[in-house]
Amino acid sequence: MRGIFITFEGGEGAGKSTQIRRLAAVLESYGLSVALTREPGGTPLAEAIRGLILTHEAASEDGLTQALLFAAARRDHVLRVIRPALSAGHVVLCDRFADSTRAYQGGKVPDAVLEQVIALGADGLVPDLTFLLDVNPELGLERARSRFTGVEDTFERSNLAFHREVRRRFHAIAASEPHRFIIIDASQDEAYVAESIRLAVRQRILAAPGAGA
Ligand code: Z5A
Repeated sequence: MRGIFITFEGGEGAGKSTQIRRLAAVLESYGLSVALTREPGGTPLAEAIRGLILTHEAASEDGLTQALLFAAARRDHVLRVIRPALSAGHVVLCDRFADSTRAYQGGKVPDAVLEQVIALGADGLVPDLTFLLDVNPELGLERARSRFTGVEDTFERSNLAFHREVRRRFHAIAASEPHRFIIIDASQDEAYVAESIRLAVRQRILAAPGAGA
């Protein structure tokens, strides 16, 4: 049986990393085999590209250059990690995927070009389910800064208007694919958000015919 591909999207500090770890623990307690991964990253090459994009002082401001780099990282990740894990029947939980390219690089690149770049990078792979952890950027940035490591990455340096635009884009993407997206109010406390996600996975994925759990 093919596995299940679930992605987590949202702005900075929305709680994606926190919630993805909690969901992995819940699914493992159901006896499922879980592969937890992230973007950009997930393979040595993709992690190296992550370093170039997020921490390199010469990181490009050009949207198409960024989209191509994220797509190159994603292609390696999909071919080496995600597709093999799905073929082995695992539940793959990924912290960000192609919708982040739409939200962050969209508007800087014509839509048709961006979709071509995304299709190549993702090798045509589309998540079965995507959680949009929605939080206003003020709160998200405050949370992210509360665990500040001393160095801001390329996107953390962006202004509030940019983060608001990213949030608007995520909502538009979710509205265009309502069957795939579940929007979660991520301003709620951590345990409440985790329970909303657990219930949604049970209803939308695990209860589906042939899901086997
Ligand atoms: N990017 C892109 O432009 N194009 C692309 O195609 C892709 C990515 C794939 C990756 O950065 C950057 O790359 C990202 C978009 C861009 N930049 N931005 N912005 P990253 O992976 O380093 O950063 P991130 O994805 O934004 O992760 P994050 O800042 O770590 O956020 P998070 O994972 O959503 O949050 P968290 O680490 O789980 O929680 C943050 C803090 O809040 C932490 O102290 C938690 O304990 C706390 N927290 C979590 N949940 C709660 C609740 N419910 N209440 C209170 N406090 C909470």
